[in-house]
Amino acid sequence: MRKIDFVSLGEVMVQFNPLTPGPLRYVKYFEVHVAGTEANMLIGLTKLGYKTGLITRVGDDEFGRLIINFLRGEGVDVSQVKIDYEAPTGVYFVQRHYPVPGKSTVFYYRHGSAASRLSPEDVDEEYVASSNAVIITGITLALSESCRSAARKMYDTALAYGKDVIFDTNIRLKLWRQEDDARRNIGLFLKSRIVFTNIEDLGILFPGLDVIDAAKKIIGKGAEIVVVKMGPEGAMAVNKNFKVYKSSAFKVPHVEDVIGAGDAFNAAFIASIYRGDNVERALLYANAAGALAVTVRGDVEAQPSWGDLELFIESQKRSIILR
Ligand code: KDG
Repeated sequence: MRKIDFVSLGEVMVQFNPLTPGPLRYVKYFEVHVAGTEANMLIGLTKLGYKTGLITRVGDDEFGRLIINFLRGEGVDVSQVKIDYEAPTGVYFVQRHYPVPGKSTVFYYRHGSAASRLSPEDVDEEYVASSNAVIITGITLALSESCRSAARKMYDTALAYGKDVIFDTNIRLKLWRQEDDARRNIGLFLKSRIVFTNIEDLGILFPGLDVIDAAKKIIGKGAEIVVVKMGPEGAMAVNKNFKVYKSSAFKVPHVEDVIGAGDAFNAAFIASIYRGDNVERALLYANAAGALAVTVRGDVEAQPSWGDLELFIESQKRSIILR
């Protein structure tokens, strides 16, 4: 079997995404998708030619079976997906364009889910050791104490075998409830090789610091690259020499659903860095992937191949010249 490039650990859910925007109480029809920040990144990386694998648990139910089929169909290795016979698969609902047009809100039904029962015994050391890098996010850390222990084992195992760790702060206050808990539990992971974050998360992690100083603080902890995602404002990165890079976002004619754009961004950035591109190029691809992701419902359906990225970037250059 080909070596796994990227392994991640986290919850995958069934996403119910309304066909129409507005408050959920008026929605009549939902579309079914499969999503979860770690799985989204792995699928994005698979589309860009990497071999990926996910460690997770799903329930012994139809949604669990849907998730396994979907991941397998997208080319993610599911050999480490376990069925938990005592807890259900988590689901969530998206509310689009309300109350803030252009934004989406998520409503989780995941408390006590199969994946929230992930624990260190689910993290197979040999599997982690056979990969090139692991991807961990703040969402997994927020799910439960046993998920935090599993993430910690993944982190320690990766370092023990000389593998890279890639981390996204991904602070979801709906899961953490207390900013303090997020701050306390995320600290260790800020030494990862690549750290993705955003302005809101930096405000929680480093209250009172401006964005660039907060990103530099993470470099000071040992990260090699910190990437600050700023949605429609683009992104910024700081490297280990404290050099700051800025990159603007692409504009798309229609925003359907912004959920998952950050994961598409991460996948393209990681894919680009690991094939040897420089930070500027990686930010360009990442912004392009993020822009494409918001054009459809569902987190992963519009994640691009390299060819799609090149065509999209070329089309944007042309439209700037024509404007
Ligand atoms: O980044 C998008 C994901 O976060 C979303 O699809 C699901 O909230 C989610 C999660 O916990 O992964």
